[in-house]
Amino acid sequence: MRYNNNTKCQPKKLIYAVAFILMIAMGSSLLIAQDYLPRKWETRKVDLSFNRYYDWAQVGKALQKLEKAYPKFLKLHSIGKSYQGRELWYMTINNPDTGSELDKSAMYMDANIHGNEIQGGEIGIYTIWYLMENYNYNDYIRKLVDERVFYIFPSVNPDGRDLWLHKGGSARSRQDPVDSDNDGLYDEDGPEDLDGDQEVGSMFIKVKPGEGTYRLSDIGDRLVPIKKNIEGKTDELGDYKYIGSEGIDNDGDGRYNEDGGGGRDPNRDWGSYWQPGYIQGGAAAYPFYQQESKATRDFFYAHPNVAGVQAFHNSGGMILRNPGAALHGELQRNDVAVLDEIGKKGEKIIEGYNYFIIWKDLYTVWGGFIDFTYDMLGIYSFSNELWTSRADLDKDGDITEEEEAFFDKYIDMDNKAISLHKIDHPQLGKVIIDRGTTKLSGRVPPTWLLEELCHRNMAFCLLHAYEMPLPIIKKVSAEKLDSGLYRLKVALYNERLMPTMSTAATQNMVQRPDILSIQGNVDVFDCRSQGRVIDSLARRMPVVKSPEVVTGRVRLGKNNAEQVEARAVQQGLGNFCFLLDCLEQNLASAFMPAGPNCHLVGHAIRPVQPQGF
Ligand SMILES: [Ca+2]
Ligand SMILES: [Ca+2]
Ligand SMILES: [Ca+2]
Ligand SMILES: [Ca+2]
Ligand SMILES: [Zn+2]
Repeated sequence: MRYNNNTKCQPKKLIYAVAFILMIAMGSSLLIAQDYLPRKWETRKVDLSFNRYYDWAQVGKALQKLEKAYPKFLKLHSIGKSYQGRELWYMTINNPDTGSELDKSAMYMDANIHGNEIQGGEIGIYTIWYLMENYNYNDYIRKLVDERVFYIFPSVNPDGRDLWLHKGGSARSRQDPVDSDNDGLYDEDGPEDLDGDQEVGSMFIKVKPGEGTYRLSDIGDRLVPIKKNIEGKTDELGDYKYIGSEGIDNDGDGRYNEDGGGGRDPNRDWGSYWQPGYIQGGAAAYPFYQQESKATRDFFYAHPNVAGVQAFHNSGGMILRNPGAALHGELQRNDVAVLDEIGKKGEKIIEGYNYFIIWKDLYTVWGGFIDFTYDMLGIYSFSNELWTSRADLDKDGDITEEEEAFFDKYIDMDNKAISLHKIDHPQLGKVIIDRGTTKLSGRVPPTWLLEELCHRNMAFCLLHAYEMPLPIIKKVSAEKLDSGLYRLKVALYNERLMPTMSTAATQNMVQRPDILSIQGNVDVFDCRSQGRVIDSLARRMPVVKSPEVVTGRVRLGKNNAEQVEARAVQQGLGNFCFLLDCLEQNLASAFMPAGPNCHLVGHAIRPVQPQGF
């Protein structure tokens, strides 16, 4: 552990201090905003549509366009390249006027770790766009942007994203070669888009009646499975045979598309409750085997200010929290309370979504991303399964096949179907292609519902970001005792839901404690905290020379007021100040002139890099 020595009570900062106090005083006493800007529709600066999906080149262009329009707030970076060489973009949103990036709590948002689960990428772009476009006109948005930092990763698996958009088919995994069918060959037979519609449809051939298991539907617009063993009815005869997904048998083994690109699951690659492939399908040889997850992990190590994590998946309409596996055991109850409060509000914010626990309500995940961010980084994390059908037309909580069919036909204009059509297959002759799983079925919303999905899920992230810790030094007082001796009292306060350290961070010892220290020309010979003090050694502190005395280690919970008391001798003239240095939030500092009148300073300190990984 090391403490920062660069921060001094600088007279220049004092000016800011006084100004800051005045601002706070004014902010609380005046209800009329002095900087009101009338909103006009034509003030929208960046034209982006959210009723469409963006491929990776288009995502890059949208991000560049946003950065160019809002250069003060936005910085576009990359954490490296994907397996196929695409940039792993992320956008930083920070207002430099309110402090530097690493001194403020940050909200991390990513998406699309599963290549075919793309719409979280649009949420990312929407969030950047919305925060910037509304900054001048919306007090809540301005407060969020001023207080917080956002790191937004539209896709951490852009290879999968582009494959899904351009070629269709399953693109859940990364695209590095895996021998999925154990025949000693790697990726030897993937699907082919033979008809050029950027979809992988289903292939059927016409056979004699009775030799197939499909038939034409009554109106002849698609193939349907035959019905058998229905009482009082003769078995239907199938005259279409299912061959497989669209493509050719590249290796001539008689099977179609049995080993396409990739196979490893990027969300089974994280160093918490990780298991090898024979227990957890999709796991690689060891945690952080994949360059994308390794680069993301290193991003977190370089950004210890991240206090909130959101990962977007699809589908099912879920707000998921840890743990991924029952073996992990339930989270500590203080952490559950924080997650519950945000998660349950999320159910109201995002219509139709349920707040669930991964292993209990979905399935067991070993080595999942948000288990890593919670267990190993101590960050409160959620992962949303985006999109759930909106076809509950009679609102009874249940979606019948009839309702789904009605929705598809009369509301979505049957937009997710592939029309039944014939192609000339190089190996099979005439082949019928029918709707199988098309891009727009099931996992993503119809494009006309995408913007709403983006907005509600962003709103959930903004709540999460708002509730990140915001510790302040509320009050400092000094009482003059005998012979140059002062009793100093510091009242610390955190007005938001999240404590400055999660219980996981404390118990797993993955985050260094928050530190309250005194700088200046004083000797401190006794100090104690009336609240929770993690390090009881502080109570037995001997006389220590300033500048830089650790007076207490604190953890500020929700509405937690903590009072730290120190007795100190001031040596001659000069100033001293209290510094509260929290890893996940900017340091607050109080300047202390030779008397009881103290001022609050918004102050910066570099957080300590995590060690021991
Ligand atoms: Ca193979
Ligand atoms: Ca096709
Ligand atoms: Ca084959
Ligand atoms: Ca093939
Ligand atoms: Zn997923």
